[in-house]
Amino acid sequence: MVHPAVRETYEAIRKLKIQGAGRVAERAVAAIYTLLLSENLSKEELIKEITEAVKLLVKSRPTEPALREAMAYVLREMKNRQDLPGEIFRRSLIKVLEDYARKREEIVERIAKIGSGLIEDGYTVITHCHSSTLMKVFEKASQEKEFRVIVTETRPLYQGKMTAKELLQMGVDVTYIVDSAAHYFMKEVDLYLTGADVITADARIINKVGTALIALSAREFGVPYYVVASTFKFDPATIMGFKEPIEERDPSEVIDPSELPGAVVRNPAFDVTPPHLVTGIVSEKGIFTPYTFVSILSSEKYIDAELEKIISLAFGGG
Ligand code: RUB
Repeated sequence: MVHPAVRETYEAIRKLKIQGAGRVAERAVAAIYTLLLSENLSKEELIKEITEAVKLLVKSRPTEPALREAMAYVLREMKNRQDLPGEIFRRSLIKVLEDYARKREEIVERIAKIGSGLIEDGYTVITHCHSSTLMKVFEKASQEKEFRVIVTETRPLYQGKMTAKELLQMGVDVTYIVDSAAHYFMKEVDLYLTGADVITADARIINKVGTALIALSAREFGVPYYVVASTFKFDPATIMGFKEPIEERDPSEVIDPSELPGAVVRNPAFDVTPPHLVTGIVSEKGIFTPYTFVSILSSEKYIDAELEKIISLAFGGG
């Protein structure tokens, strides 16, 4: 039996009611936090329920190392406290999950501070999809400068609308376009910015499908492309030789299949941008080229037993 809050969050992530790598990880942790608030469960029951919750949540979206890292964090902190008496165990774990949320917020704030420096007064920036990290960069920049953002609608689920609405609330000028108009408008653009779901060991960026095409167009026009992403987006599984899976979503998000009987409709959620198209990655540690970012992270990331468990669950081994 999975706790209703966990089931609900799992469904919301799958249906993209909760979207964006950072928020997916954050809300998965929040669901486990809600579970921990149930005072009527014994320590043994809590451990069992949390383990089940992690197993379910980690499979909610496949192309999400930040989610995997968050679930490994839950398992690790739970294991570290398993010898504590029941109520102290519960309270201590509650605190540690609150720390996770706080730490993530601090990281994003730091990225916003660093990244906002890339946007100059009078700039036109182009972006694709919706990244909570990038929105913080825009927010910070909008407090100091005036700029315009060209926002792609982001087919098939129109995450661009969310980006446009939030930018308008910040008082930023928005030009809203269909995805395929990105190249047409590139001559007006000073800077291309996106978030990322994954940064692989070979320095590739995985983000919303369409990101790579816009990066190609930006390169053609000499427009710099910066990826705004925390170090949680680096996938240590790819150092171990696992290939990052690209999520394929239901074709009905693209078109009602009955309108095209006989056609194969494909709906990949993400695409892969090679490092030579990326000017830099803006992380909480600073701005680096993709190769430097990966070389720093590869030497730092340690795959412990919990992360290994999660990787094996996510990649089909358990
Ligand atoms: C969202 C997307 C975002 C990244 C980064 O795709 O591609 O750019 O997840 O987001 P989807 P964040 O809508 O399919 O989840 O900066 O919030 O982690």
